[in-house]
Amino acid sequence: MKKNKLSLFLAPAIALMLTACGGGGGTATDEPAPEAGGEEAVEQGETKTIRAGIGLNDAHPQYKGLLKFKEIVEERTDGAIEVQTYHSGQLGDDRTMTEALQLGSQEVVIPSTAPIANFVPEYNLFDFPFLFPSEEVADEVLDGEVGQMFLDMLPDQNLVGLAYWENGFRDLTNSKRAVASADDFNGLRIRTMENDLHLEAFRALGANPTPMAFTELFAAMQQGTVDGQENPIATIYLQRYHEVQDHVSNTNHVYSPFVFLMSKSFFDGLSEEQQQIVSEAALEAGQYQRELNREANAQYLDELQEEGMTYTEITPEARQEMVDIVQPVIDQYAERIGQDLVDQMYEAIEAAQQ
Ligand code: TK8
Repeated sequence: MKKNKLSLFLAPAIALMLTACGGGGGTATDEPAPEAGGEEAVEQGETKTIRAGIGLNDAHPQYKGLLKFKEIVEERTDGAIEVQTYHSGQLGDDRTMTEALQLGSQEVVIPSTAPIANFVPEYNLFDFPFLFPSEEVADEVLDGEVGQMFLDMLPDQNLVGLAYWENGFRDLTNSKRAVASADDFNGLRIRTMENDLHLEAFRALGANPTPMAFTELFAAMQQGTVDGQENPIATIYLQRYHEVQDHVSNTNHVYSPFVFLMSKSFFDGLSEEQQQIVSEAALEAGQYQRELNREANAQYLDELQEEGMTYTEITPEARQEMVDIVQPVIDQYAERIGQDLVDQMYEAIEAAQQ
């Protein structure tokens, strides 16, 4: 995001948060918060700790992005804020970690939007099948007014959304058959994220979906509890799903954003300058993570085939058939979410393509 857009973006966001939580992030004693990054912050033992967890492993661009966030925050606060990073679900799955933020036992998690819909139902809109036509359009919409509108829904859940990162376009894998069209979904036991819209969409396609935490997925495929799953190519390769899956298709059925979430009670306890630093760090690390993620998603399909997976290209006609099949599910959720909000999203996507 350009610097001018960044400062424009940040000023209202932080002003809103400070207004919403009644003040400048002062300490409980109402003493003026120590200047962030100042030597006195460390000397006074004011070091604050961010426990940041993700579900993906340490080879994934999401973890490299988290390390970049750590580097920026620790450098710009001169160690007044320490970031502890946990990968591979060490602190639990997306939903568990998001609940931990609400309870104050963890400070950062970067989940996919789908599980967030369990806390803010409007987030189902991000997981409408075939919503975003490209990564670039997704960037434009997520980093603009509509994206901010959804971040503004989080403080009511004791959550603060600081930036959108990228999971990517989700592709289907399974251990039963090559999937070239909707008919091939029939009866496949597909793990979905814990999100009713995903469940309904895969049921409409004829699959037999099971919602499951990401942390349980590899074992479920290894034991044959499920036939398949759907995730971006980078996740499929870096989590080594080729060891337990035979077929991959470029269904690209959902573009999945990650949301960089921070506990609101922790954010409110930061000084104004520390809030600015963590907000800018989440945005800057997010740009870095998006770049790495795109390289990975473009690069690893060849490796998956070298590891023995068969790749099936979905034709435009076959994809259009899938779009038509899931449209009633989209219409049903559009009604639940509210047509105005849905229209704003589609208008923003349209505008981003001009
Ligand atoms: C990792 C998850 C993962 C998501 C899923 O924590 O659950 O399949 O795509 O990336 O957020």
